[in-house]
Amino acid sequence: MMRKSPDAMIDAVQAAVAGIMSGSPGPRLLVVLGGEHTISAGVVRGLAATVAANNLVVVQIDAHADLWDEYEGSRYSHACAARRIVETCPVFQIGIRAISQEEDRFRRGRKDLRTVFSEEANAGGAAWLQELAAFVQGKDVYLTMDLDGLDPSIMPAVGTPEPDGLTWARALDVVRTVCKHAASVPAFDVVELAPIGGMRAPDFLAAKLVYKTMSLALLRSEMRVGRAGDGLQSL
Ligand SMILES: [Mn+2]
Repeated sequence: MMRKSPDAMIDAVQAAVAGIMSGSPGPRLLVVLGGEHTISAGVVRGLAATVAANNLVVVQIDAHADLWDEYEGSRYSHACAARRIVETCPVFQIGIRAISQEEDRFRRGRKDLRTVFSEEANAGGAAWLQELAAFVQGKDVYLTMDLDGLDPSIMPAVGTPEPDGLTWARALDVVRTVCKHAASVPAFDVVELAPIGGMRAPDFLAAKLVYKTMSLALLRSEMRVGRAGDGLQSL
């Protein structure tokens, strides 16, 4: 395979997503798996160009703010993922516990960016879930889940683990809130899995997160067309 620049990769992902989403019939749900978190910016651009022109918002689960404008000489490092996305649409990030001064300064100046730090995310009550519900209300939502947003005690198989992350239950709270209140969830990703040989539990967690989210996102679209039946209860 030819090695190309990260920008070329983003362009290719954007074009591929735009092609898939504007197909007829379009997919009921697009699931993107990584690998490198940078791909998410390309997916978001592809969605913005097709299904969700001015109605797209992004919900990000992550340990890292990923708001660097440039990192190690690249504007398309995984450390720049959310920065590239917020250039396209508003972002609500959850589970953050690694952020630089520069990123924090950038964050504080933005109305289209809400950061729920890990401490707040894990606190009892979780009032921010109501804020999340309001953020996604009536919107087309792209959910990007960096697995390092979960606690390394349950998800050690990531490139850059950080202590004090989300529990499994809290991560599902996020998915449920998004699927319950969004107008639609046309696509989501789960990224940054870096399997550890001989350790299977993290891989199973990643797989289960993918299919749980698929179920809830598809249930959302069934509800919209009035075919969810008893499934309504599970949201
Ligand atoms: Mn991360």
